[in-house]
Amino acid sequence: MSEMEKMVVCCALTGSLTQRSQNPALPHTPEELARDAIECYEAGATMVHVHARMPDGTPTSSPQVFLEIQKLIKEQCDLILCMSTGGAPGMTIEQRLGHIPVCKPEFGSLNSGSMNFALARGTTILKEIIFPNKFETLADYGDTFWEAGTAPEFEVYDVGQINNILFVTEQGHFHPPLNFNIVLGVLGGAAPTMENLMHMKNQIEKIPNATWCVTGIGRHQWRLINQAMLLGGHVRTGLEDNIYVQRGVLAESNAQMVKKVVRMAKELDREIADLDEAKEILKVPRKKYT
Ligand code: KMH
Ligand code: ZN
Repeated sequence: MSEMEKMVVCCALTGSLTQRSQNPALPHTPEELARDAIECYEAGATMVHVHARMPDGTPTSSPQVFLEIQKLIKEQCDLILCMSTGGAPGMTIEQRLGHIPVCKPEFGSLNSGSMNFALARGTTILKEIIFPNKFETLADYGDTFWEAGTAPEFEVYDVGQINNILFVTEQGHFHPPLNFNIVLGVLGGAAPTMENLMHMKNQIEKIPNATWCVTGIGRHQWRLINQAMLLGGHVRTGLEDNIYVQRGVLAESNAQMVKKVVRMAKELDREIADLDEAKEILKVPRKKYT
């Protein structure tokens, strides 16, 4: 087997759906997010995915709050920032994007298609939206990202969404190399199976210079991280997607989850990229490479 590329570890710190009532360790304020980001960096993460919240936990699209988070993190270390443009249910397309031209982060998430997006417990739907990401939206986002020097991280929840990205790339709105995040386990997207991961990563690996990371939602996260490590992908953990560090045990912090990823990687002999290596693998800052 050929040598595997080093692995980029990302931590998604807070999201917009997880509640403190589910896990009291969830960060809300810029100070809490920056504290968690630095702890994650010290534990081995090289990238954090951030959403912004008000102190009471309500999601916000305020560019000022995103700027404050960025400032507090970058004052302490040069972690790669991926700012969400998925936002939260109820935000407009424009609100979801507004902080990108202001903050110009290394990455912004870019959701790759419209879909049902639901949270369920058992057979009961707890929350449901239609997540709107039409082709014209993808193109507009692509142009705004390009202007800002921000690379899109394409969130793909199903195999057809990879085709959406290729189509909009052909149109000239996205610029290779393409970085994908395979999100499995959202109700409305592909099921979190090994077969789906294999199929999606095989499609992505046909694209020259593309990279892929896996995000498993809820209890599927640790198994999918394990599988991605073996398959040569990059991985994402964190309280946005999963509140448990192991079955039935709430995570005490985002950093505790990163530490678990690092332990798993050691066991599997998968080397973890440091910051410079992660930037080289992901080709950021993007302007340097264009
Ligand atoms: N919360 C994940 C299911 C985004 O922020 O743009 C997907 C996500 C999307 O992280
Ligand atoms: Zn997110």
